[in-house]
Amino acid sequence: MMVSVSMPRFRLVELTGGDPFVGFAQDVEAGLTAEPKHLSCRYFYDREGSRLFEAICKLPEYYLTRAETEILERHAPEIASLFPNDVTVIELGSGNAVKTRLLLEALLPGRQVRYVPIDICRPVLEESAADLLERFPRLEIVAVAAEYHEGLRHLRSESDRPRLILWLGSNIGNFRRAEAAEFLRRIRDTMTSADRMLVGVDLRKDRAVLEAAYDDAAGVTAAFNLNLLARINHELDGNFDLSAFQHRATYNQELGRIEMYLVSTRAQSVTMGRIGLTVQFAAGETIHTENSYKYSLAEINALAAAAGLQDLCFWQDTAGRFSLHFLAARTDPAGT
Ligand code: AVJ
Repeated sequence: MMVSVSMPRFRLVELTGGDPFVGFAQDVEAGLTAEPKHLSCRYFYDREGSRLFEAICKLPEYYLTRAETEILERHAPEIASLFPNDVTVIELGSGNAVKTRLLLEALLPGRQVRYVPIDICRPVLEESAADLLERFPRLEIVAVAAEYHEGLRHLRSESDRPRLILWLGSNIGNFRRAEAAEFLRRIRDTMTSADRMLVGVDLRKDRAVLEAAYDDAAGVTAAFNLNLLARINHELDGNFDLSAFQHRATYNQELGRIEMYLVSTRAQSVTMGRIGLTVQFAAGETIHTENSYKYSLAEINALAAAAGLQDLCFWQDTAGRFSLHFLAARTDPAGT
């Protein structure tokens, strides 16, 4: 299905692969009948989940957003100077696009800029687009409501100018390492020699710092995780008792990833009327809801190489927690 709403400097394109309810229902059924149980983190981002994620970004323990903002505040003019002419800025998982403003602000003087945010949460897309259109009177926006793989299809059609493709905020962290390489490779295959990519990657670090970032004192990350069950209750007519599940975040150092779980605090059974599913939970049984991979610089190098990308330069925050990489498609034989 494809729906377009036209306005002077703004266009919204909705790319959804079939009925979104069916995908959610099927994935929930598959995940909760699997052993061990799991749910996909892409379902965190309903309207409430997107709002909770924005609150996470402001938490004292969640350093990622502040670190990446620090890098962009310091280096956006330098990044902009690498683009001589008009440019199309494409962003995967744009969210509220607050960090992106810094880049747009640096790019706009002397250039025509088209901004193409791609996000799965349509209300968030509309709100952030309205905000940017007001702030930047010359900015043109084509907002794409889509998941990554559909967004990638749209990416191919935005090719009349050099493109800057943004994948910020450690969004790459939700992919397993091999999948991340594969996805970057697919983006790379759409890139011309004039295109560039900026990828924000969270670095491996102390367990205590990481675990606090994903299990904050105010309980916002816990609410974000539990919202997945609330969403199942709303959309699939479920009867999850949210007070009988606990948030858990642990750092798996070998795999270099934060793992998030919802833990059933007692033996219980849960019914989802809309899909005719009843699921039993043992006391202490977990639902795995998210992985958030962390990288060393060596792992980032290997990732770029596997994806056929060349790391032209990178910047880090002063505390060395987060790394922003400026990449181009490799054209030498080894990269193709
Ligand atoms: C949106 C995937 C970058 O992994 O840090 C934040 C999501 N989960 N707190 C992350 C998240 C729990 C976030 N990403």
